[in-house]
Amino acid sequence: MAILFHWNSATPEIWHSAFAAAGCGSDIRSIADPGNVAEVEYAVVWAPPAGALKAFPSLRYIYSIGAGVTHVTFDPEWPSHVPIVRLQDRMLVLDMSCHVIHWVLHFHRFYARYARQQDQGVWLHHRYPENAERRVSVLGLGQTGKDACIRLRDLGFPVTGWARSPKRIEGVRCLHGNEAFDTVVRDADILVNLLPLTYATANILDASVLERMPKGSFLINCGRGGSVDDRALLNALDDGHVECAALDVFREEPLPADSAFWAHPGVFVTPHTAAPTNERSAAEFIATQVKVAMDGGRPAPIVDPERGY
Ligand code: NDP
Ligand code: OXD
Repeated sequence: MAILFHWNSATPEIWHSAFAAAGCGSDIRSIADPGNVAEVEYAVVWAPPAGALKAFPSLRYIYSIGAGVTHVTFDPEWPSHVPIVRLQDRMLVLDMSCHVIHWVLHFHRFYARYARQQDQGVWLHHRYPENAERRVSVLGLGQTGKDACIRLRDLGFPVTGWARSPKRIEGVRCLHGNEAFDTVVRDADILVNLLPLTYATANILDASVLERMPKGSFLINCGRGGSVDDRALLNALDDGHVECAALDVFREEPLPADSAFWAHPGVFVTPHTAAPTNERSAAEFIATQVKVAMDGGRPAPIVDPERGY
């Protein structure tokens, strides 16, 4: 019942003590030194090297050290018969909401304009609408999207959330399904993407969608870069239809040096840091879910292989 652990940025002591505290034992293996691979039943990983997981024939569960799972599922050689357990973590949710609120306020109050004005020594006020007049749409109403909606609602913004299935969040207009997408986009003075990257959400923010956003709107992408058509976004920024974009995730990471996003005056780049995994809380959650499996239970939440999240 060994555990394979792989995360380049980990503090191993935190994970080892979380596994011990949860009663998962101390047989923790690495990809570089896996020992008898047949003994490994649980893989706790972030971005394992391509093909690495298929070397473990007895794997029962793969635990993602992150909310997104494309770091496993986009590897063409991952053992797709093994269920993936996603990370659910209150710290990650809080961090994501802080990131979203930061950029919503930044754009709502036109601070991006003041940053440019400061470069030129310009003292000029920009009147901003009342919070109640700035409509925010949030794509994705999972653990991160729901919390962001609630906090934005509490700041007085009219919030629309969008998911695949129906939801109810007090004081938030919740829409779902493809038929409602057009409304969500047209009503987005600020659009926040918190969708997982799947076959259904790849390139979902393409030219036709960006065009339907109100003129002078803003985009905050902290889901995955593959959901945005980069060229279309650059065009929308160039012609001012989208005033600014705060991008935390990209098709290629690290963002290549020649990407037009780096130097674009309307773009704010952060290096995939909206909600970095908090080691202590994540280790506690994952170790608990490994123990559930060791005791013969079904860990949760499990990724639906059809939906891809
Ligand atoms: P969840 O799985 O909890 O929620 C996903 C939400 O997206 C659900 O509400 C789901 O709808 C909705 N959704 C999925 N597919 C569709 C679709 N085709 N149409 C409409 N709605 C859809 O995810 P999290 O909130 O935990 O995380 C979301 C994503 O954020 C992650 O997958 C990851 O890519 C990204 N992320 C980025 C981080 C960063 O630092 N930049 C950190 C953490 C996450 P339903 O509820 O109906 O199933
Ligand atoms: C995650 C991420 O998926 O950090 O948790 O992107």
